[in-house]
Amino acid sequence: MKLLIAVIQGEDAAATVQALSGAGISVTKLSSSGGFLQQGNATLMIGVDNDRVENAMALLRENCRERSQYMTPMPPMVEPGEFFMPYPVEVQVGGATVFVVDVERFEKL
Ligand code: 2BA
Repeated sequence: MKLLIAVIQGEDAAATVQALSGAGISVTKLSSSGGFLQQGNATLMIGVDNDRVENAMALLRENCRERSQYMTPMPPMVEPGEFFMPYPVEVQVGGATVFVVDVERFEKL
């Protein structure tokens, strides 16, 4: 068995959870936020038998889209008389960041 830990964008979470559940794949959604953008995203915990990992990955691929987001960098320390104009920077946020982890033991008590 494997545990897929998938960080996805909040906008894709409902459709992705629905697609996984509809395919009979159990999923738990956690609210999370990215360290770089400091914006909300979603983390899915998906426990699957080895032979369904590619099935789950395909559903993530189908439902999670890459998007552009803009962030305004933190202003640096400026000396008196200096001037800093913060410009928004475009950042590509991927469809999904997926960790595939071996599950040593799985029990429902
Ligand atoms: P964030 O950390 O908010 O990152 C959002 C996007 O910002 C990233 O998209 C990447 O394009 C960019 N980015 C991140 N760190 C950067 C840096 N130091 N310099 C320049 N650009 C940077 P993704 O790579 O698609 O990641 C989307 C979200 O997935 C991340 O949100 C984070 O929550 C999670 N993630 C990505 N890689 C991870 C990792 N190795 N470990 C844990 N979580 C990860």
